Amino acid sequence: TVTGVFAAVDLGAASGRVILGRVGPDSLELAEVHRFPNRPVRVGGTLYWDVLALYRGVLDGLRAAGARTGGRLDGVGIDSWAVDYGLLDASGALIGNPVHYRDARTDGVADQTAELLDPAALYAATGIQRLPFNTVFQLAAARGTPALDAARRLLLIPDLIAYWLTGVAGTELTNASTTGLLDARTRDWSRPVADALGIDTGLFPPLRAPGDPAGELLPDVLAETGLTGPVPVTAVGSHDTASAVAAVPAATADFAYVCTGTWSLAGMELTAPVLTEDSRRANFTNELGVDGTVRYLRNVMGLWLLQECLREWGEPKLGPLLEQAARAEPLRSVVDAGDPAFIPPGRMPERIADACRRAGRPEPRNRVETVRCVLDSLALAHLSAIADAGRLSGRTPSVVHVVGGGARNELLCRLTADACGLPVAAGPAEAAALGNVLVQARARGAVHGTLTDLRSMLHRTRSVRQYEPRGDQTLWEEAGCASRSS
Ligand code: LRH
Repeated sequence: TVTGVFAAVDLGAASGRVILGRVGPDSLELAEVHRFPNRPVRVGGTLYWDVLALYRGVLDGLRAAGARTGGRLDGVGIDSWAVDYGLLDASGALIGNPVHYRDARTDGVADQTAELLDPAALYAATGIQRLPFNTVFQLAAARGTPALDAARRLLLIPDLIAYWLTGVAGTELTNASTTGLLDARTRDWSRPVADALGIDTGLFPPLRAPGDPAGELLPDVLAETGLTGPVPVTAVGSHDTASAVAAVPAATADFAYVCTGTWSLAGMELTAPVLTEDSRRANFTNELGVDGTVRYLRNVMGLWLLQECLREWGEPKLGPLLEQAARAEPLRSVVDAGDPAFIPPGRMPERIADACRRAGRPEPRNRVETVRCVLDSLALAHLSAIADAGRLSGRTPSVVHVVGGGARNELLCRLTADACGLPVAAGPAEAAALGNVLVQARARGAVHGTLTDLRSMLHRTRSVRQYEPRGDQTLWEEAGCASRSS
C-alpha cells in the first residue's frame, strides 16, 4: 500500500497552522506541527495583514513538519481566507502589504459600483453574495492608486504564499470564485463584469483547479526548512471554506453544513449554481468547491462577534462564560448576525447592545447575557441560512454538519440543532486542513475516488459528536422572523 506524508498550510483570520497528514488507502492521521498567531496591523489608518510574518510561520511549520519525517514530504498544499490579495510589480516583488478585508476602504463602494453595473446583472453573472469586501469591490476601491497602477500581477493570499515557495504563479479556482469576477457558468473571468468596472483580469495569473500541480519548493526554501527535494506543491481548494466542505464527514448526500470559525458559512452543496433574483435577494452565494461542486451558502458573522467581545473584555476565560451562558434565558436578546454592520473591529459588546435596542429588544445586561445573545443569534442565522438554502435549491437536508473551530463549541452546536430542528454532527474542527491533505493525497495517488468516496472514508475514520434537537423549534422560527422583520 502507498502511504503519503503531506503538509497542509491553513491560514485563518486569527491564526495559521501547519498540519502534517499521513494518508493511506483507509487511514488518515493528522498532527498539528506548528501554530502561529495572525495579527493584523493598522498603519496610517489602513488595516493590513502582516503577510511576511505569516510566511515566516509557514516556513517554521514546514521545518517542524520535516523534523518529524526525516526531511521528506510528499507534498504541500495551501489554503486561507478568501478575497484578499497581494500585488506584484514587474520584477515580481510585493507592492505594499495586502489590505485586510475588514479595512474601511470599501465602505460605500458596492453602492458606487451599482451605478456602473446593475447589482442584478452582477449577480446573474457571478452568483456571489454582495459583501463589501469582495475582491471586485476592493479592486474598484483601489482604482487609480499608485500601487494598482504599478501592479503587473495580482495573487490571492494562498497563491501568493505558493508563489514565494515555488516561483510559480497561478490563480486557484475555488478562491477565484470569491472575487466576484468569475462567471458562475463558464468558470472563467467575466468580461462584461470586468469591463463595466474597469478591472483588468489580466493581472490574475492562469487559473488552476484543486488537484493541479503548482510547482516545487525552491532550492532556498528547501535549504531554509531542511527538507529534501523535490517537494511538489499541489493546488488544493485554496479557499479554506472549499477545503473544509470537502472534508465534511457525510454519509449521505442530503446534508447541510455550517463551517464555523471567524465566520459561519451555512448552506448546502449543489452541482449547479442558483442565479435567480430570489437567490440574490436572499443574499446567497455560489462559491466553487472541489470537483466542480457549488457551495450554496450565506456568510454570517460567526464567532467573530464573540472573539471581538472577548478582546474588548481583556481576554477572560471562555469556558466559564459559556457554561453560564448555557443556563441563561434563551432568545432574550438577539441580533441579525448576517448584518454587515458587524464587519469592522472594535467596541463589539456596545454595538451588540445598540443593535438590540434598535430592534426593540432587551439589551444584554452583562457578559454572560452578551455571550448568550451572540450564540442564540448565530444559531438563528444558521437556521435561516439552511432553511433558505433548502427552499431556494429545492432540497431538504436531513442533518447539519458543523465543521471548523466552532465544532468544539458545544453550546453553539446544541443551539444550532435546536434552532434547525435537525440533528447536528459536529467535527472535525480541523476540516480545512483535512480537505487540503485529502485533495493533495488524491492528486499524488495515495487515495482514490470521488468526493463522496473521500467523505465516506472520513465518516468511517473520524469521530463526530451528535446533538439531537431539543425543545420547541417553533420558538426559534418565531424569533427568526422577528429578528429579520425588525
Ligand atoms: C472564511 C472565509 C470566508 C470568506 C471570508 C473572507 O475564512 O474564507 O469563506 O467569506 O473568509
